[in-house]
Amino acid sequence: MIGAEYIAEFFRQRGSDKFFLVTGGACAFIVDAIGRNPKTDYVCFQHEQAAAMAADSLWRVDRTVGVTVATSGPGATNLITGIACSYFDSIPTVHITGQVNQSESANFIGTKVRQAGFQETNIVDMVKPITKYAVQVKNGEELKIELEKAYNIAISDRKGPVLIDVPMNVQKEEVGDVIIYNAPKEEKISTQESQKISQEIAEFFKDAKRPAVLFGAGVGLSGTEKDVVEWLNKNSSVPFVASWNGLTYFNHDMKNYHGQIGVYGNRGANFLVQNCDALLVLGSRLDNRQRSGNPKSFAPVAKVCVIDVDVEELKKYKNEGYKTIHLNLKDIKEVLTVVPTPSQEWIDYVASIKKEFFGKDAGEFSKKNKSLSPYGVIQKINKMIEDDAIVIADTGANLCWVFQIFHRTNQIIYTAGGNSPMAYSFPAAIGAALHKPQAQVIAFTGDGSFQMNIQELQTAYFNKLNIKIFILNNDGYGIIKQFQDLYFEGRYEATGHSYSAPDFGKIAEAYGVKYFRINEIDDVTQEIFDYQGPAVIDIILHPNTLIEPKLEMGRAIHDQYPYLPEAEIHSLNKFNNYRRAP
Ligand SMILES: Cc1ncc(C[n+]2csc(CCOP(=O)(O)OP(=O)(O)O)c2C)c(N)n1
Ligand SMILES: [Mg+2]
Repeated sequence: MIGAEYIAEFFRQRGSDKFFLVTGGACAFIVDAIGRNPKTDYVCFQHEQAAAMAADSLWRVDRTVGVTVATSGPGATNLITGIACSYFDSIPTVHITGQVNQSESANFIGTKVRQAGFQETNIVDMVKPITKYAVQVKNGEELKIELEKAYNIAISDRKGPVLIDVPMNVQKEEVGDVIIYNAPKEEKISTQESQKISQEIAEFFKDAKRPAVLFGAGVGLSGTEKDVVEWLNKNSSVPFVASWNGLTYFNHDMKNYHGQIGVYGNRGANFLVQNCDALLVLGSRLDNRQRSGNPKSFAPVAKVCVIDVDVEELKKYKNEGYKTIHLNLKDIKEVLTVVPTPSQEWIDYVASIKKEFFGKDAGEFSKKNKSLSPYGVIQKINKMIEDDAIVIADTGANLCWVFQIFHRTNQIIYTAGGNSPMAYSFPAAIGAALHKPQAQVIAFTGDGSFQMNIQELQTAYFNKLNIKIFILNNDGYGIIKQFQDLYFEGRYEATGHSYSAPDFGKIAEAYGVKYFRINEIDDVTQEIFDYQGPAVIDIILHPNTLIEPKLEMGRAIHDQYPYLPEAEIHSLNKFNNYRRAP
């Protein structure tokens, strides 16, 4: 085999046999090798960013490692936004970039010129801060060693993306026929260690009268959601809440589930966190969308214990008095043996919160303005889709609406939570549909976001993908307009003013994609879901439709807009002394 053939075969043997790419001179040997290997295939995207986002999607769908191939220079730099999505959400992906022949490379010649070879770019150093590992290989032997190493780094511990830059001369080099691969050794926790941690957790809950759990993405990323769900079912008087990336890993019908927390969280979930006295955080990094900009106001009367695989994450809490446990959640079953005993008072409070708030967050805006409610539309779509549908949200108000109201039973639902770039959901949906051709794939997006990867309509059309793209169309950058309402007296600079969107019906038609327009809730019909193939569903909203509830800066997470009366806040904050922020 030559290096290029080795790359194709290496990934095929690991179960990643479909490469997402845009070709170019510096990666043409690799693309040719993928084409010649009877068991590998590739999909042409229109933009490398979309290919990287589609690759990111695969692990979220069924734990397959997505692989992209891009050419040097602009091809490689176009991958960056997609790679960052994988990095911040701990998703393993592999990116192979072609590079100029070493004989042409500035590096090789030892000069300090900006660029020697055509389209030569130092992609390795550019992506170092957003990959777990990035390397350029210098010869065939290194290629074999580094592919194994990089792949194993991507899928181990806290997972993430890796990049291997392969000069053209290495792609052409004869490397022999044997694929080297030793899977990473996953050592099981020792009995001694697991007993120690399980005692620590028991100690943490020992005097707690108001225990609660935060279900983070780390649970699912480590593949232990069944164990955690089993424990939560067994301890169903212990309420739990979720992070955005955690909420795809359990059924929202679970008796003790109360919603997702944070700035755009569900009210009931936020009140639980603010009133519990012991919060166990499983695999969640508690960023400021969860805790608000003022982390001290988060869970103000609780002891907090965070379990995480990444020591660096735990260091964040050094000055916050949180208890931290460094553990790969793959071993959670061994250590989560405690049976907390909530007080009757807490059990009653939790039940009342569930009754008052669960599944009920949905704006007053649409009622007041007699306009179409995004919450109503999303709920209707939620009820109409298949139980095993794949649902992906984008960024902006549309993301918040979906994550606030979507009730998951068995579907897969995700977004690029940490990076949250505009236009993630559509290419991610393409990745999902390519990987699971039988699945019903639903992408929610905004009129602004959709425009950033609109060119991928061609990829969806050409590959006859069964994707429904729901544009929650408020004719502007809604989430930022809401921010401008609060802080800039409604001056819609660059969000409404000077913003523009095309006629999505005409765009869809040009690409040969079906188009539906939704002006009222009754326009959401079965016909949309029965249609086999890509479709754009344009949901026309009032341009000022709000995200409700939403937290303003400086407030604690129980104090979201629209504001509850002071007396109600007070009585709901039964176990703390919180009033409204001054
Ligand atoms: C690549 C990128 N650029 C800018 C932003 C900042 N941003 C976040 S949401 C948003 C507006 C999105 O508009 P739209 O998709 O219409 O969503 P809406 O809030 O209206 O639902 C912008 C500009 C971003 N997240 N990603
Ligand atoms: Mg919009």
